[in-house]
Amino acid sequence: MTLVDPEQPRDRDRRAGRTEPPQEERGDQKGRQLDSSRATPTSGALTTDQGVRVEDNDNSLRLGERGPTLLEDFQVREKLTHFDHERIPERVVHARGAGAYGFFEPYESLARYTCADFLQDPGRRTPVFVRFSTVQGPRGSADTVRDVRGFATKFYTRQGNYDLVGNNMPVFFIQDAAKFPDFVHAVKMEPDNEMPTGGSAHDTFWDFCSLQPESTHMLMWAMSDRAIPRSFRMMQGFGVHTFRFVTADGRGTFVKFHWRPKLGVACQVWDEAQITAGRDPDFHRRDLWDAIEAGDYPEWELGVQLIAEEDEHAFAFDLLDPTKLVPEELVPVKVIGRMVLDRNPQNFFAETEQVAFHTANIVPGIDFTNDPLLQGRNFSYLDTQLIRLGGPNFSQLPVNRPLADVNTNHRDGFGQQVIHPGTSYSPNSLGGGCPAAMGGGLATGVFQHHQERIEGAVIRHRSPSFADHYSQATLFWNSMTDWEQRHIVAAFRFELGKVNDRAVRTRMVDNLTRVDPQLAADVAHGIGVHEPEAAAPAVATTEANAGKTVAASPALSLDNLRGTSVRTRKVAVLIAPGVDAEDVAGARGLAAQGLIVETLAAEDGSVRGRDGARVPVDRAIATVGSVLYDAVLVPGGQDSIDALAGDAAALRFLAEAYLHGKPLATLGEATTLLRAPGMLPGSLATPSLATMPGVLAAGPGQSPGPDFWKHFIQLLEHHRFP
Ligand code: HDE
Repeated sequence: MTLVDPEQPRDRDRRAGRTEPPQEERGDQKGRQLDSSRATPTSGALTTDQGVRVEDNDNSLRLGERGPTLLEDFQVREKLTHFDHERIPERVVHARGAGAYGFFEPYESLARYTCADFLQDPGRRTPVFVRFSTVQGPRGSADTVRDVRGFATKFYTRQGNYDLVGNNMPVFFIQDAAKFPDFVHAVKMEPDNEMPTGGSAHDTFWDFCSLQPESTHMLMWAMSDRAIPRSFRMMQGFGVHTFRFVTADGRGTFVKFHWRPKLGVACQVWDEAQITAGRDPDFHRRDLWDAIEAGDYPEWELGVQLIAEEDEHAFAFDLLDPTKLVPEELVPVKVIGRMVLDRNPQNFFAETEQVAFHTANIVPGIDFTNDPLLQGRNFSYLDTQLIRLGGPNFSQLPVNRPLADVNTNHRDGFGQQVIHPGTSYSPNSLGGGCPAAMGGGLATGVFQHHQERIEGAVIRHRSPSFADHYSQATLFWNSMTDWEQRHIVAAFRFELGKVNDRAVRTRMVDNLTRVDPQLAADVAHGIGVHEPEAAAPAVATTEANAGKTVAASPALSLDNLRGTSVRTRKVAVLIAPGVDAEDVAGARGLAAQGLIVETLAAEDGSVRGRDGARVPVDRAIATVGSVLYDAVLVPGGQDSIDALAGDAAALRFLAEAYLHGKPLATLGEATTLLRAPGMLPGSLATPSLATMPGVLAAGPGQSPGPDFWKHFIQLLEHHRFP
């Protein structure tokens, strides 16, 4: 064992503590605030919680060499006690997630619409913390399950914390918060056997949804590839509800929030997602972490759809109904700023687990609407933090602390961190009258609720304007390309095919008939239920549903959301002894475009190339899988190809990548590999390789010039060839 000088922080501690302050250089105020909470050891000596140095950390205090341990061993008792209390309740939904810090900066002043301070000055950076999550699974579940993804952003503004707690889909399953516990009980694991972990393919979920037709639109999204993103960095985010911007003089404008990934939207395919869950259950978490560590900072643009208050009733749907979106063809998205995530947390529990979002954390200039789901959320998030984080002082935790001054009369409670001198009530004279409510209105920087005149009886029923549950489900379906529709049908078949109760399957197919009869028929065939004979009754619409709408919204199709950047996409290069080193060097050259290129071989280390020189191997094939890469490239070299052709793992790698529609490129002799009998589905064994979408082959004697690599990048831009 190497002894270290206990007076010197060890290298590892120094790294873990990252005592260098990069945020200082970036002028990151939140980073500086967090620094004041970092426990960076000043020496390497182990101590108790009381700071007493520990002599021996391996043995309990005992009577005699083989005798009982002693109660007076405060050191071991403290260690065990602390350990026994390490766990806190996981989030009731969105338990699994990953987070990062960064900043938001507006492109222009939004003063015309809102007095929110952080939206006034172009280029002024506001620190943020973002947490992405799945919804259904517990903390230890896999990342790539079919599920909605949470996209929650905390803006540490100068006027207090603003939380935009959104999802990667623009609508939700239910319309009223009163249904949320029912919905969550249905989608979570079944109560008796706690299965399935991280998925919705089970009876209670589909039982609930088939009886709650307002879920139909969201089901279309959840069965689309949006529910299996390639990366957190490649998904959109949505505020879902209609919110309100408010100007200093009290004028309101309805607003829908959109996050748009700079890398474009990209998804996995379902078979790929399922295999990824086994090969790397942390796939999304790792992807986010690695990109930030590598300096490839993920970036989104913030867009808003702005709707004048007088247009509140102009649409064929109710703006307050969270199962509806506002088609971009009716109200275009105005891009107002960008968000960059550039720093990983240092302690998962302290930061990502303890971050506490709350839809009611809003700042002057932003306000709610009467969306009944949002109104319920405004109660629920504070409530849940009280049990999850053990009391009312969670906003003092470093990740939750606002940058704005906090000056309340709240006192005491578990975990109180602050020493409050003086009085704790107002009005007071003994404390100099402080703190005191300022009055003064929005223009002076205090929060004031938007004033709205509302009259009505106290009732407990749903507005008729919320009654149309199918039109937008149909709109979504009509907006999909053929391949997207095929994936949706396959997803319904998979999910409903796992439902044991046939009556639930049938009821769900009946609902789908109202979305699109062909969709219902296609699903019905796959799951062994009769397709409904009678045409579904027309959807009930009321006067409230008269207004603007569209029949299809191209903005919803993934085909129109692809990015043009291939940065950070991963290319696997399959090699074996005898590989053409020049081909490998060509592939390595792709890194200049921001691609991540890794050579894979049967054994880690290096292989001898055709010319005798050693070619480094980045990973052994057995430790990875094609699902962890976006494209596969096989360099030439006859011996290498012969070896790969005899290696089941390599062949499987290639065949699986093809099955998942990933770009494949072969150089020189490697082209024969694709034609090996039975290796790839029949079509590839034909001589027309060049015409196969996603396949690029430079045969023997054809040196891969710039055009070849350019073409390969274009295939990657296309992402998948379903
Ligand atoms: Fe949530 N939701 N939710 N939700 N939600 C929670 O809060 C709730 C809804 C969303 O990374 C919980 O701190 C109710 C819609 C995200 O920490 C809880 C209703 C949208 C996250 C809660 C909804 C969301 C949560 C669980 C219906 C998209 C993770 C732990 C009235 C716009 C935030 C927690 C994070 C988390 C309640 C519906 C997004 C229990 C009652 C709609 C991204 O308070």
